[in-house]
Amino acid sequence: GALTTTFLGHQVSNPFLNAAGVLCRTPEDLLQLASSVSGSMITKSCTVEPREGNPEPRYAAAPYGSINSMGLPNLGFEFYKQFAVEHRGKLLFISVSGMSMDENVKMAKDLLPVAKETGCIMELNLSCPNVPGKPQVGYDFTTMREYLQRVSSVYDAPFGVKLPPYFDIAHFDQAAAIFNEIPQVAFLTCVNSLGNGLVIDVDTETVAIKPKDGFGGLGGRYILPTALANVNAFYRRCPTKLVVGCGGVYSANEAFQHILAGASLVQVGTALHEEGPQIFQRVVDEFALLMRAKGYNTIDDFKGKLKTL
Ligand code: FMN
Repeated sequence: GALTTTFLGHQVSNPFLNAAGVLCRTPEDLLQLASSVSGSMITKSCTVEPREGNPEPRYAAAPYGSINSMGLPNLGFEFYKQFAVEHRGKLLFISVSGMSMDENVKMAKDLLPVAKETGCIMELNLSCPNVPGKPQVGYDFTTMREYLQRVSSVYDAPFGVKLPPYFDIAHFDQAAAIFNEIPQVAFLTCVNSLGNGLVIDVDTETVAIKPKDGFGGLGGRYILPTALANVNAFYRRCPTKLVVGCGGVYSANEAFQHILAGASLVQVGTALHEEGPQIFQRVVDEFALLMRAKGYNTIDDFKGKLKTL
């Protein structure tokens, strides 16, 4: 079909998949994704040890998207690694999000033979805490470079990094320079949640989620322009890497914008959480119609071809 594309040498039936953390924590979640129309899929960000995560409510739908402070609830690295060993079918990404450098290095080392054997691909989540009182790793460029150097020294296969949104041109430049130093960094997933928003209900005069006095990461319509800017900024600065778009995708329209901005694949988070896995069939159908209406035969006809004025 017209939506078929390739990613790091793997053919996928369409460019759509879930965003890490949405519908991908439990065996039941993963079965739903595996049997959905998505072209590929990614597992919940994992830590070495299983985690319960934060107290509920820890996700809330909001007028223009979602807010969450999940606290990385996951079944532990071994579970997702074993899932990768047994998985057949569509391309699989394994999201890794250790609580320290050593945890990330350990998981990367353990995952490498599975990646080589099965073709699954690691996405290293850099929106992870490092030292309390310091910014998340993605916002601490010295630490980020160290993480990527250490991980790439034990992981000699292509992998991706999941990035927080950046807002300053100097930060785009500095972050891109770090990624360009590391050949194994084959793709950049832009973006993670827009950090530390606060959603307030006027009737009850209350925050929407329990952890962190209501502060949490925003997803959905709130973040589409920020996500597109990050996709395009890194697409321009990292010509030897692929970009995976994430943020604010509800329909073919937003997905098309991500691909025009340079995305090779498009992840769906909040909208998947709200609509369920049938969203992939809807977006695939809409996308095929949109391509037809525009006279495009393949994704490559328009990928990265955003026009400027
Ligand atoms: N991003 C990660 O990299 N790892 C996670 O484990 C993770 N968990 C999430 C859990 C929930 C409930 C939500 C809503 C988001 C989570 N995210 C996680 C962020 C999403 O992958 C995505 O980057 C973000 O929600 C923006 O996409 P959206 O606008 O489609 O929601």
